[in-house]
Amino acid sequence: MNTSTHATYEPLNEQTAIQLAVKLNLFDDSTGLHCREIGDGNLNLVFHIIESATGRGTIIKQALPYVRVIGESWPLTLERARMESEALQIFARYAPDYVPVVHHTDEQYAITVMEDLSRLTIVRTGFAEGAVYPLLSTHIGEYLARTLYGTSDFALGAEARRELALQFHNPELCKITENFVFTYPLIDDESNAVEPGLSELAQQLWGDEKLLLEGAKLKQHFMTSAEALLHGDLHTGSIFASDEETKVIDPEFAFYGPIGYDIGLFIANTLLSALARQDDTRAQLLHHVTNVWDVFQTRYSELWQADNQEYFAKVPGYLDYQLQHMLEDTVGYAGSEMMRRVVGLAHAKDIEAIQDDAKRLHIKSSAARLARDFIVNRSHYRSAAQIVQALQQADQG
Ligand code: SR1
Ligand code: MG
Repeated sequence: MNTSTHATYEPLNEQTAIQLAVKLNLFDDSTGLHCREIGDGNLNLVFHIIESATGRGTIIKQALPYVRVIGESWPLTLERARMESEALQIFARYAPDYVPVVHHTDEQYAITVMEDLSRLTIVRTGFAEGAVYPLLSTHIGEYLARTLYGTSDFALGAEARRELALQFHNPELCKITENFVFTYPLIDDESNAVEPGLSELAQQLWGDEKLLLEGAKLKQHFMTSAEALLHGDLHTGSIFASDEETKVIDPEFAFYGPIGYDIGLFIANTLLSALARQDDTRAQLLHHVTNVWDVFQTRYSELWQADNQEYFAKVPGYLDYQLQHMLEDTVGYAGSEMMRRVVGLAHAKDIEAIQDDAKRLHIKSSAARLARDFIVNRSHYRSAAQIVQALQQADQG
């Protein structure tokens, strides 16, 4: 095996992943090393290597030259490994507490070797099992404010921002989002996975001209607005957490886009988990929705006031205008994400796991109606508390 720049790409397996870890001097030799492939996402391989004597571990993530869940019939650029590794290192400049440490990257091999986070759990899984992660939204709000403000024109100045944006074109991954988040869920596309009890509602949505128009505007804004370096796929499956710690992983969809997209994805997936939860801990998940926006807004405003390259930054009303615009985008993109998790290709595992058909259908139709409202009426929202009120109404209706 070769991880020099002259290496020829080949997918790792549990044995070659161990050999690679030793070759990279992450461990002295292969004695007592155990490796498991633990990737459960749609795209990549993820190897967890652990040394039995010390309990020390590492993660090797490798991009496959195709979409893992579909197979070789859907080729996909290996460049996404570079996007992920470089984005993690840039985010670490602004929010080091909230991303894993990158130990090594190899473009040819499409791998990123990073900190073992197995002490934490994936938030989507934890939410499905009843966890609440009390600090989650405070940490994510802080992470969002620091990474999004830090990579914006306001912090970097336009020239440096444009240069950084060149590093993150990411056209193939953006195309996946454009199709599978924005276009296909709003039309009767063959890739959609609509369960039979929802087909009437899906037909209604696909014929809803207001929804199509507002969905089209959100897609266009996603494609053309280069406000900050986004994570690009910040659902709850991209976050590891415990009661004390939070780490954002998997930024392979990173690109320069609208700030509200990252915030909207976190909110959408948290709302879906809240809808799936019937006990009195639902309120704690809903608190994450208001709190993530409140923390983001407060920290973003502080950063704006402390250090800003924009000549007009102190013009009265300009920051408020930006915050309102980001809230509207957040609400709209939360709607796009919720819609695709109900009628699109990639569903939310925690909702799919609900065995009771009537309950699952009720949750999905509430989510789809709420998503429609978020997309169509996003400009009416003035606070995150209104997002939570809308969920409560949708769930009762
Ligand atoms: C076919 S890929 C579908 C989804 O998987 C990734 O995790 C992204 O969320 C993408 O939209
Ligand atoms: Mg992912």
